[in-house]
Amino acid sequence: MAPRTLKIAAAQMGPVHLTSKRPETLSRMITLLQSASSLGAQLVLFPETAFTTFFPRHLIPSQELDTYFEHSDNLPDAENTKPLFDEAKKLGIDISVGFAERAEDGKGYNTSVYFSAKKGEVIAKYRKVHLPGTKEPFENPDAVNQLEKRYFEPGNLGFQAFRAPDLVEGAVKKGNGVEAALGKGDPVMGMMICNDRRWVEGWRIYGMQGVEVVLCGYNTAGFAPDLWGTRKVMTPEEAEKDAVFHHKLVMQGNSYMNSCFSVSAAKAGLEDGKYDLIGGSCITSPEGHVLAEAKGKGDEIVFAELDLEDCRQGKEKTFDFDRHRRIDQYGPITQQTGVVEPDLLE
Ligand code: CDV
Repeated sequence: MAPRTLKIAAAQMGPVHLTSKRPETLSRMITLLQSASSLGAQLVLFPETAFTTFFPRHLIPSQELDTYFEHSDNLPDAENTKPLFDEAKKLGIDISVGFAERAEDGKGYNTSVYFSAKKGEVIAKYRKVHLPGTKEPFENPDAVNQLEKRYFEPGNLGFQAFRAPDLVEGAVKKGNGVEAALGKGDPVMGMMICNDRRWVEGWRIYGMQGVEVVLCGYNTAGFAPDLWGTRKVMTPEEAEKDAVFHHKLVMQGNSYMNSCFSVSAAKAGLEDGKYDLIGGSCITSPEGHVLAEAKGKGDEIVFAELDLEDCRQGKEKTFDFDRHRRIDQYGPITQQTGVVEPDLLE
């Protein structure tokens, strides 16, 4: 059987401002795609809300809000997004990209899609489940707001893993028997968006579907004490270092605990002239190691060649779910949302 290798890239983007024009942003994204193509990438991940500034930090007048959302469920053909998909098709590279979605029923979602270049269509969609922040702006006028709960509904599509077609030669297809096909079919992928990466629940649900690569685009503020808390007073530099540490910690830890690769792509740098977003886009291995990472905070390709066979060791030994998970002990995970402490002592 041919090795199940996959050349993959995170397309980290520098800032996209409130004033940025869409053709200019698309042209940057296409340049990133072309750089990834020159390295032989088969799949490129773009950040969360890649086409616009991270607008949930602003209180946007309702009559302007729609300019930040994509209105069509058909991104590859919509005027504002088509050039990126056309280029992906031309180069034969799959892409996953995040955007603000206005659904048919008028609801907003923080969404990402997976576009298969060979199929020429979107084959999977994910809507962000864990929306951080608040509905109303913080009282502190200098606070960095995170108004995702104002603009988006929590995702309602679950954590649905899917197989990406036409990336791996000789992938076992339907009909060969499930046992024989374990870890030998087309790559099993999962998408999550930014804050989702901090929550083990989504990772585990993907892990339980045998996920091999998790894709996660993000916009993470470098300094947001009103959001994160002020117990430890930090300078903006210390806070940003901590934010990058937490980002890598969850990507590495959850990749290890679910025996999968992960790819994360940041929108980074000073957006709208003053809001700092961390970089740190990286690719991690099923053993939890960082294989490649961004050097700066601008437009940059982070590239690695993955051997999907590397997922098997964890899946068959330490994290062989079938042998070691104890679901009779995990009830509270789905029966309880908040914290219930043990009774107080006498
Ligand atoms: N866009 C995000 O989801 N941002 C969040 C918050 C907490 C800054 C994040 O988890 O990075």
